[in-house]
Amino acid sequence: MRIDVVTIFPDYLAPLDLSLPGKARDKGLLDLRVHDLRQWTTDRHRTVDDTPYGGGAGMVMKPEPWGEALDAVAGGATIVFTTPSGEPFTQRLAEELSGHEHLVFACGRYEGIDQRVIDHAATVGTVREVSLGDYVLNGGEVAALAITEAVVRLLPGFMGNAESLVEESHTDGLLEYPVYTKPATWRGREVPDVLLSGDHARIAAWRREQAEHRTALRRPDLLPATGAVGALADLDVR
Ligand code: 6GU
Repeated sequence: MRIDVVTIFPDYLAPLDLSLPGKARDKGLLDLRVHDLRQWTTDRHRTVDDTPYGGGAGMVMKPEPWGEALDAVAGGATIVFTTPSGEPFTQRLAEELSGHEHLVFACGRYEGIDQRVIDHAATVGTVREVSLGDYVLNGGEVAALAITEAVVRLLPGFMGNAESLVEESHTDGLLEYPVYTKPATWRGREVPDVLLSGDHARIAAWRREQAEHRTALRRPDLLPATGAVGALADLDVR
């Protein structure tokens, strides 16, 4: 997979040289390139922003450098604009993106990028506007980092242990069950007996129950809606 990141803060992406994505690069699974948007400016001050038409607070990223950048690196790619007004990033989207040959992250700053850049990008490649969640970051760089890490670890041949991909949170639509390791007693706290029982069926049932309980408490939105049919099923009538 090839990933290009276009940003005015290339140093923000330095962590991609470490840990998981770094390993993927060493294994030859990932060709990652970070570009400074300012290389595609032409004025002495290397300007990337200007005041918004129609007025209002803050600055908008100018179209010209973005147009040159996308023309240079994004032909045929899936172009991901990181923005708080995008679709929410999920494990499902990570899986989808991990199947694409070439991703380009366009990291927005300030109040956003001139809309014509996004419209133009749709003629260069396939556009996705993606948000990390319902809160505001100063720019899209941290989102590009997070999305890259979530995507790269799904590349075939990346994970040593493919089972840990199947069992983890969100893959089955539930949060992960609590986990324990040695010692069996720590500061007076015991590991649940069932995990020491060696009864694999009971262990699997306990973990499933814990995952459902956790999900119901923390993320009820992840559970199937309990409508009339579900309520009837719960009452064991019907
Ligand atoms: Cl992708 N960008 C910014 N600036 N803020 C965000 C975000 C992205 N996702 C959540 N908040």
